Amino acid sequence: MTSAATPAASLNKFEKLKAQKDGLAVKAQLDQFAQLGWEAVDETDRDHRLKWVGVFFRPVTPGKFMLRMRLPNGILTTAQMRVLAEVVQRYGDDGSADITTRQNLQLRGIRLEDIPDIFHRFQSVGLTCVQSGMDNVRNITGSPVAGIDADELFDTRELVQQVQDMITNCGEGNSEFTNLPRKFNIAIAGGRDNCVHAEINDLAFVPAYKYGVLGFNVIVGGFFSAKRCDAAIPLNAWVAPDTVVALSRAVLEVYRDHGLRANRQKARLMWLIDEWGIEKFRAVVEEQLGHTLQTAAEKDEIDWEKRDHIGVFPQKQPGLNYVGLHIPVGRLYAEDMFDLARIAEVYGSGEVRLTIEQNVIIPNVPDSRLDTLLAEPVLERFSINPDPLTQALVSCTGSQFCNFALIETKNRALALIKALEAELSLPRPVRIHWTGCPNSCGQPQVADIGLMGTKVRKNGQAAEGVDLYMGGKVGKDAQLGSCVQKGIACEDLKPLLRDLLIEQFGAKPRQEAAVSS
Ligand code: SRM
Ligand code: SF4
Repeated sequence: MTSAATPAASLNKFEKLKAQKDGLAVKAQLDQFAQLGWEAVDETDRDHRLKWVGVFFRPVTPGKFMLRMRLPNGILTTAQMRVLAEVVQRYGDDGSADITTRQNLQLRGIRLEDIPDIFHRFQSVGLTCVQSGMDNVRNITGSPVAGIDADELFDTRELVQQVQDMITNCGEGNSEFTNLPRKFNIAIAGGRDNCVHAEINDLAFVPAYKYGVLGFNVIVGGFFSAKRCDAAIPLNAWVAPDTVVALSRAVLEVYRDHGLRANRQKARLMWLIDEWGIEKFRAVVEEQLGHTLQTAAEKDEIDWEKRDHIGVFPQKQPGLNYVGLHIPVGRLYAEDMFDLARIAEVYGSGEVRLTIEQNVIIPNVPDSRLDTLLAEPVLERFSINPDPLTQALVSCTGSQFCNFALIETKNRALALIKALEAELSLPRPVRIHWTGCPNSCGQPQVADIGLMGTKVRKNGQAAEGVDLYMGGKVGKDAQLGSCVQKGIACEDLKPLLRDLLIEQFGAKPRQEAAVSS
């Protein structure tokens, strides 16, 4: 599908490859690809179209693919977690999984010849990775404490699932939405603290009351890219929960049919909104929806600071608790996944949840079982009360697996935080986000301190460095941070962060803290 305004000749390379063959077509070729082996598969299918079924060729580790799941609202059963753990386990030292900044999992080390069997297993437990990459709608995020939060406004679980089912034809794949102009992000907030970062999504639903009815104000166009980052703007629309799926469909159809396709750097939804103006965009969406939209409620219900859910919290159900475990930079191995599945089954209700901070929540733990859960050895690795700097650390994949990366991120982030923690004591968590390149998968713009990978020159040599972002505000009155200093060599980062933490975040050198206490 091409926009009426875009002549075929000026289509970019990705539009051309989609026009030649829809990405979803590779779903029917997986057995054939498995037999051929990764080196013999057509390059365009292997490097691009396979992403339509969540299979990512990794140029950094050729032959070892990444599988990006879809986990609506970040929720999975322990049976599903075990299947994922078994998949990762097959690959020994190459196998691992990362919790992503979209409340999702990516599996690593995957061999193409195993894909048919892996997908068969996924299907048997209701898992899918369809349409999780390239010009598709990404994992749909929702409140990680949906249905258990004592102060929740709206339980987002069912709606998130319904929106995913509409987009993916219940996980089977839906060619109506496999040729968007670009990626598309959707979030549904259900709590008072905006724990989905609604403002950085192309389409987001934020709880708001109108005429005494709880529904959602709608915001549109939020995105990060290497060239431009923008927070979502109001559509000036309020919808009741039963219109969320239809409105999501209408917005996607408008974007699909009219979104800009000539230049991939200018293809995200906000560029169309810019071209049309929000009023025209709203009118076209209404037309697509088939009825007028109510204007937005005067105010939304986001009035809390953002929570990170690390620790033990009583649920709305008396006698039950949710336990938030810190997973350092979201990295899991097969053993960890089996352990998490086991504790969720033994102490909880057989459910594991993920957060956009790359952590895990075990819900539904009865008061009587808390102490035994907290004494489990796995909680030494995945703590409920990590040091404040570790607690709020987020990192994208970086150069270990990502070919866009300009720097190594996850291991460096952990090592640096440990070194800083050894020297400083912090009164509260400071949200430090690492991202390996300007694509901003690690969301440095929402952090207290954001670090974006770049190349610098140090002593006449090329070296890994970062641009420093500050001022990201999350939760109530969320605001994007901006770049305050460019080109800091990673080697020089520790003293700079140390000073910053002392001057702006109340950190105290450990010796001084010990004397004054
Ligand atoms: Fe991302 C591309 C990883 C969240 C903006 N992102 C990529 C690729 C697929 C590039 C590639 O093929 O190597 C990365 C895969 C590396 C790997 O092997 O893991 C990648 N993105 C990630 C993840 C895994 C980061 C993480 O460690 O958590 C996140 C997966 C989310 C998921 O489960 O689907 C991830 N990416 C994001 C976010 C954050 C968010 O959604 O809140 C953003 C910024 C928000 C946005 O998109 O508006 C983001 N990723 C990008 C972009 C820039 C998009 C643009 O419009 O220019 C790219 C590059 C692109 O699409 O051309 C990209
Ligand atoms: Fe890769 Fe860059 Fe995204 Fe990090 S920010 S995962 S380095 S594309």
